[in-house]
Amino acid sequence: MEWWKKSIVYQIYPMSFKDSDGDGTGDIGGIIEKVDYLKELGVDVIWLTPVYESPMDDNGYDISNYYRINPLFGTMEQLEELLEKLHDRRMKLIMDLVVNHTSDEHEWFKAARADKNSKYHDYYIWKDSPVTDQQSFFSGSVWEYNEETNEYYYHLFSKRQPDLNWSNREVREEVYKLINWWLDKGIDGFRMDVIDLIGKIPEESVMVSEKSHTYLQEMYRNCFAGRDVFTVGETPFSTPETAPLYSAKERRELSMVFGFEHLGLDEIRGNGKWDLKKMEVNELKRVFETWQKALHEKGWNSLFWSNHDQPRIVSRIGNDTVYRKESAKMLAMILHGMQGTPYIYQGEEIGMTNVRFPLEDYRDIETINMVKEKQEAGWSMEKIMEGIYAKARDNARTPIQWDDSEHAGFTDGTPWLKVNPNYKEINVKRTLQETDSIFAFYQKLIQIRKEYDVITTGDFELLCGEDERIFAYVRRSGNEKLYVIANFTDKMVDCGNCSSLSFMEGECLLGNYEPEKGKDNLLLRPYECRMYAVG
Ligand code: TEU
Repeated sequence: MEWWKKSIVYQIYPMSFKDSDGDGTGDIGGIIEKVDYLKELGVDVIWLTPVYESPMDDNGYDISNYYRINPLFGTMEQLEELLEKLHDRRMKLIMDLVVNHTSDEHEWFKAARADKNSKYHDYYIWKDSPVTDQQSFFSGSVWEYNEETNEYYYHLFSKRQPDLNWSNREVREEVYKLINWWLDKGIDGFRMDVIDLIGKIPEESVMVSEKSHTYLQEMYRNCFAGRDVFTVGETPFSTPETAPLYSAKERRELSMVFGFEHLGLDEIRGNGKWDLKKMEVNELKRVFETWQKALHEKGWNSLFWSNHDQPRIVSRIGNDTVYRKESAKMLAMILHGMQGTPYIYQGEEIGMTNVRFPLEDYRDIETINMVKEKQEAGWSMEKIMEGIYAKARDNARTPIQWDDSEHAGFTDGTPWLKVNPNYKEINVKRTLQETDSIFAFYQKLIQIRKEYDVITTGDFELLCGEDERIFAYVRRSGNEKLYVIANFTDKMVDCGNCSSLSFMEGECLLGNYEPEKGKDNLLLRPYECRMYAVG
């Protein structure tokens, strides 16, 4: 079996992880200091979001040089040191590959925008007029006027992130060259930013096409064939039908993809992320069930609740007040019991929560642009702020709370984004002193995944499917079985009546409360979860 099927990935957002030089921004030196913390948690792979040279219009997702490290984060020597430290501990490092677009300060774009006759002009997407009325993800048209050439260029994100023209063979060759350069350095793979979008058809506002697959197969042949590396595509447009196409081994595209359907359930469909609705537990169950079944033996799932673009999961669908610890553990168990490779986003292992800052304390370009756009559209400031509290990306980007000292021990300087005021209560130091911590619970889930193969190989069946208070399922492989049951409410729930659970058997491996006497007791306390194994 491929190593990454049994691995657990930990995502680091370096700006907010740990600052080692007092400038208020986290850096590679800070990550090096914390390698043993990550080893103790038990994760196998570290994914670093972009640390390349960048003007930081979108916190590094706007790259101006793919072969250099941003001095804000440190040096290439430090990156090599980190890689060595991880490899010494039998851990792996994957980097972010952002090649749907570059920064407007990349040399290619500078040449492209200055001169129509430059060979770099065709590295980007140009039209004489805005040929569609498509809106960019960060507000405003996808078409931006360029005076020097009297044309419009295409950008799906900020106007400082022009999209590369993937139909140009030279662009693709440049990308394969930089991938190989990094792989030759010894990194273990890539997370690929919005990689399904490389096959888009801009003039038709079509976001994915067959070309997304053709290019990925070409990339595989040019970069990954014959190397034992791991690739995960961020594919916001993937579906249960297309995810197996990206991740089936024989198609030679990617190891796995991130599907987002489960995270879109608190949005009013078609209205974008800021128009909120309550997530229905039964919908969540159906989405997971569909993805689990669609990829079983046909591809490979990524399991994640959060990342640097998503709010904190314990605030989003758990309970971040009275039952913070219980619900954080419950959500962890639901996810880690499924088939796929689990991802832990920094801070999730201590149950970090969303924030409610005054507007001027937000830093994310998406949020700042959105406020302008929604005000113009007549939204009340109250509705805008509700959206921000619930969904702003800065929720997940506040600095890691290491201890209860000033700025939560993240920096000696002034943090680039404010620390969550609850750091005195929620921090790593305190967590590590508790025996029943969320951290300790993640450690156990990781050990169980290593021990019980059914988690990696088994099929998936939803139990008590109709009960909106309970999320329960069974995994089966040969004689092995694994049950997970969880109460998604802050009330007691009696699962005794659920017929599909009456067959449940086995030994309770893990739960988030003191075990009840009597194995048949299916009265679940608020946010209680349990995992049982047979065979
Ligand atoms: O995100 C792409 C993406 O589709 C989203 O998750 C998007 O950022 C979000 O929906 C906005 O609400 C990736 C990166 O993860 C993100 O940080 C970058 O800003 C974006 O690509 C552009 O590189």
